[in-house]
Amino acid sequence: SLPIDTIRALANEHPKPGHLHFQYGTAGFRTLGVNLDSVIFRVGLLAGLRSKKLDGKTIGVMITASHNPEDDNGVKLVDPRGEMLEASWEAHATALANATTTDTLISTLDQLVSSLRIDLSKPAKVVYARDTRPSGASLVASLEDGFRALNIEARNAGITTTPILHYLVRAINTKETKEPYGDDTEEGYMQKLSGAFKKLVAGKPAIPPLIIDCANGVGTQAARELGQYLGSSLPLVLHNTDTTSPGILNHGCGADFVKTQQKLPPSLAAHLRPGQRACSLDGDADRLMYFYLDDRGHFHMLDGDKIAALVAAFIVDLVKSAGLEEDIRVGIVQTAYANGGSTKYLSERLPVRCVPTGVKHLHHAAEHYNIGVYFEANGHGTVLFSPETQVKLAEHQPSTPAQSTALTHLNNLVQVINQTVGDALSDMLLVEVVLAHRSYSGIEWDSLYVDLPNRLVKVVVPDRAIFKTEDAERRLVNPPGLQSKIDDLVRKYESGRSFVRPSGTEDVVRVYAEARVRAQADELAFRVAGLVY
Ligand code: 16G
Ligand code: ZN
Repeated sequence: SLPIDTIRALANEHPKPGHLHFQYGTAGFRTLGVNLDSVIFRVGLLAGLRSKKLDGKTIGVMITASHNPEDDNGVKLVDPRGEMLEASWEAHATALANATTTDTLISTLDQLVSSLRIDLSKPAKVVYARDTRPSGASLVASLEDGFRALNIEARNAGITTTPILHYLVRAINTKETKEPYGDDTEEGYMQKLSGAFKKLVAGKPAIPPLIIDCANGVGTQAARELGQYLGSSLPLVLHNTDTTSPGILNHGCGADFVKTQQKLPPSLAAHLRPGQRACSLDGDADRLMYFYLDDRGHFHMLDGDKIAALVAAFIVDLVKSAGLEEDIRVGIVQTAYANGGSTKYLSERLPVRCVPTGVKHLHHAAEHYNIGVYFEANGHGTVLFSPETQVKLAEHQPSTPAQSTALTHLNNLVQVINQTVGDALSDMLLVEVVLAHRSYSGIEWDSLYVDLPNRLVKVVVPDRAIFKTEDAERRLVNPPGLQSKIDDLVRKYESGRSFVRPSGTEDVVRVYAEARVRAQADELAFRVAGLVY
């Protein structure tokens, strides 16, 4: 049975603030760091139960608030294959986090153990990490108390990126199997990615230096380390690398700044020459945005949609060149935020599916293809190769030298891509491979298709829970009548499209609009926002 006395003693040191309600949402738990002590302690307990339930497999815990302000923090659980926590357990996390007293916490634990039929005699193993936020250290201590309370075998992965933690979880759990994911260390990750990258660009002309905006976050040290492994195969020039001065994480820089402001981080202005490509990571290095300045100094953004288009077309071509187009189906997964220009470009080339916002939806939909490419416009995404496809690629006998080369490239792509979750550094290597193979600069990449001008606005409403959507969040079913008013407006705009959805991470409703010209996209967004308000 549960070690009640130990749990009670430790839980009393991490009381829940009375006035707060916590919700395990699309990004796990996320709020001000100072409010998270009790939540993180309880996540430690839950991670132990999850591991026991899965026969002692290692579960991941990541403490980060990603692109959000420095004072925020958050926590997410990672399942044994390196994926997001199974959806049905989100409710268990929420229940534990909201138990008001130590007694209710213990009875909630008891209920979970019996309703989920958890065998408490099983071992529990966890690997955990945090980003560079100032609240991180004390939250890790709360988490460790949670581990202590359930006698969990815990491995501290230190300060590292979200995708590296996901990698470690998968690597640890596949260590003794026929298909180890990689060495279960940060060096193992670096070696796997950089090794495959070097093979993929061998024989190509030297790649010019790439500027990376590290958002003053945890991506800094990982990018620095990766740069050493890459050597001259990809020279990296790092900016926004100050992870200790207070207040500057994600501030005026980073992938979310670039996407939402659609402009150059001011700190890069003196460093970026026209035509030179650069990219931004977010605060935990799981999102990536590319950009460049044209000859007139105008800013051009290459977002998740552009990355998806670049990568998917490349993979489709390789599959054809390998003589496998009859055997391997490549598909794309997007959300409603995907630019209409990208959806048109991609639909002409391969199957495209639209799913609700949030990585778990994209990831699961991508698993239905042999090779599934998923990217959110915000720069989060990856490519999944199904297990059967990986076997096929490894065992297929090519009949020409050209087929053989394409096959080798595909097998190396499997290695360079972090398939557990979106990974800014892995995605960056992927992009650089395609640019090198296509001999593209940012300009040619950008011209694959033209983005429709678009606008995203936030609307604060009294109760966002009344906004209910269908059709992958592209249509509202509630409040009644609102969707037909939106439809009437949209019809008045050339290439107009607009949708309204409640945010999963903030207490707001989001309105997206696009149209043929900028002024029309802005106008449509504000008129739809007017209907919502
Ligand atoms: C979270 C999601 C991200 C999504 C965003 C939407 C994960 C790991 N992250 O950051 O995919 O784009 O939420 O936020 O699932 P919103 O619901 O506030 O628009
Ligand atoms: Zn992130």
